[in-house]
Amino acid sequence: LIIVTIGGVLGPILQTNESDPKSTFLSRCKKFNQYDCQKLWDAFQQAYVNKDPCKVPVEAYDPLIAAAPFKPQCNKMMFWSKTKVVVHGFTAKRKDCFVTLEDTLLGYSLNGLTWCGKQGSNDTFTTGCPRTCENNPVDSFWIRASAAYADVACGDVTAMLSGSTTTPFDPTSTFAKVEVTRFKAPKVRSLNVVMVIQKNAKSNCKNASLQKLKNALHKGIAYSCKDVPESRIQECGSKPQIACRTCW
Ligand code: N1C
Repeated sequence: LIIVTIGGVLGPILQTNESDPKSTFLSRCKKFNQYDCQKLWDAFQQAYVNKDPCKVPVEAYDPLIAAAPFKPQCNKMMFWSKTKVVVHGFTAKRKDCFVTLEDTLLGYSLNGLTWCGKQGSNDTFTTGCPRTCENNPVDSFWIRASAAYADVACGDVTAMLSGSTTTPFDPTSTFAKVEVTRFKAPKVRSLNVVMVIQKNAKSNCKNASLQKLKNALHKGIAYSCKDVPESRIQECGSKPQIACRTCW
């Protein structure tokens, strides 16, 4: 009871205030050192402030991406679709093996946040932000960042897809629409799919949608797919002594 009470009092002090995206952005950004976080916040904000929140195109984030370009991390780049929790549970512990967009400065600083602007105001809002219109500020950011991250992909690339869906390579996903088609041979040597198999799986590497993935890859990029139980991924996450190349 005492712990609960103390937790209840300290909780609001210790936690980041998600309703203030600026302080969340700055405190997350600072963990990366090496960047002028206030300058990045300004570049971020100019994309959507004082605009109709349904009229923020993907290109609005070009200056932000230019201010914090992604570094290629050959053979370690991890992409995903519908496996967010499993992937980040793993990469959080095995940064030595793989990096996702959320492990980069921009992905980390904006992960899980909501933001939008309003015409006639220079403020950032977190409530009443539309997500159903095409050119909304949050979706446009993730599309722009995903494109930039995929543009620098190199070497052997990994993607975690979900065997718990009927269409693991979903043609409407960011992975399919934005990332896969940007992988370029010979800079990217191979795409290696890790099919996450949970209990009551609906699909595996034999799923027809993966034929479409193979076809969408630029010629010259090798393809592989492996069905891997979620428990194996967690095991590799919790045992640093397991070599990255033998995780699955
Ligand atoms: O549409 P998805 O997945 O296929 O997108 C995932 C894909 C990853 O490989 C990432 O590189 O695209 C990138 N990406 C993110 O990193 C990301 N972080 C948070 C795309 N979307 C991201 N989000 C949010 O999750 C964003 O709001 C977007 O709409 C969802 C996409 O999740 P998904 O459908 O599972």
